[in-house]
Amino acid sequence: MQQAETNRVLLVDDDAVLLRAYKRVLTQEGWAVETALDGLEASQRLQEGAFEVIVSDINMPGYGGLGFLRGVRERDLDVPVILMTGKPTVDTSVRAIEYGVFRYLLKPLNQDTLVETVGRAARLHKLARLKRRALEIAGTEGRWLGDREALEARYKRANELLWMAFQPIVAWRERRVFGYEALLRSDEPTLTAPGDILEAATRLGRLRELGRIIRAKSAELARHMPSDARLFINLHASELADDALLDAATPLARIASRVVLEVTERESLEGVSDASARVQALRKLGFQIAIDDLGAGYAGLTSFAQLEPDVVKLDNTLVRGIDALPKKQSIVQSMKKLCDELGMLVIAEGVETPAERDALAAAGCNLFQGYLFARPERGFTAPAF
Ligand code: G
Ligand code: MN
Repeated sequence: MQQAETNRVLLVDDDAVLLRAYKRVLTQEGWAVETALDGLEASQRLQEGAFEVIVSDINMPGYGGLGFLRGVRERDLDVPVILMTGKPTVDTSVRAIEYGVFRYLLKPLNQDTLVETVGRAARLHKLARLKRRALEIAGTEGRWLGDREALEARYKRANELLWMAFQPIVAWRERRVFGYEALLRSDEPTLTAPGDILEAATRLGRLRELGRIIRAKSAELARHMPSDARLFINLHASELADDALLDAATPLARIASRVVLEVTERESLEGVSDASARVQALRKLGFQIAIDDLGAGYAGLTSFAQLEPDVVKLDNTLVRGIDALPKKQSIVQSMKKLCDELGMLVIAEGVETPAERDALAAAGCNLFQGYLFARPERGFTAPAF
């Protein structure tokens, strides 16, 4: 989130006497100081407006400084946070660094240190803002303009806290589970959305590595999946070029006959020169191929021609509100008919309401995935029919 410049400083400490003393010092230096006595109160201050710098104690009753710092990073990647502690430990300092602390200071602070550190933090905050603006003007995407080291650190953490969620795909008429889609998740607070993790990996040149991790983890967990269910795994188009994917000795390849690889329609396959040959090789290993997000992409028929998918997944956008939109109904009905003729299975994604489900069924669809049946969760949850 991009914030405007302010002269506001937030001071957090459960020691009211110290708080007043620090406030006096910083006010004399021209800062507009807000105070809070614990992490919870500090979070409330944060909701009320942005700060140029945050100075917080670590050890406070209830919601302490580290939890607060984590919350801050979910909202704002740039605001410098200075943490203070009277009892330093290796563990807290490591975590503080992971959550992007600006400086870790020992209490008691002397006035000069406080003033100097806040001043320096504020200047760096301004610089971070200017860098974002410069890059925005240069037409680059603004979201990832923290420096590479910061991104590396966050990505490393995201990688360590990575886990796979699974969402069932159901055969509606039979009221049974058809398969599960593996979906990437991370507990790292600044990189939770799968799209953000993938984007970070792409920027850091680590996409292949991430893909390998996802496939290994998913294959490992598939041991707990019902034996008649298929496992759906997302592939980034560029991963098709990874030779490791074609290695028959990987845990995923060993269960290939139960695996459907989803390639999204959102990205073009243009970068992969021998996409068709590679897909052929995957088929030889026993994998099936799905086109993901059909209806969301701009791709014409190229992806179909190159992939010859076994399965087609209709995008959320075609499903949303279909019960009230005859145009969507007729598109889906025609698509389903064509896919039948081509020998391709159709899965409708993002089914959220019974009305959508029924409209899709009326259009001939039977395989559904969506919150109506189950959310993506740890483990292989049974859907609600
Ligand atoms: O691009 P892909 O189809 O792989 O994305 C699947 C994503 O859609 C997952 O992140 C999942 O959390 C989300 N999702 C799954 N079911 C639903 C749903 O019913 N509604 C919405 N809005 N999103 C869903
Ligand atoms: Mn998918």
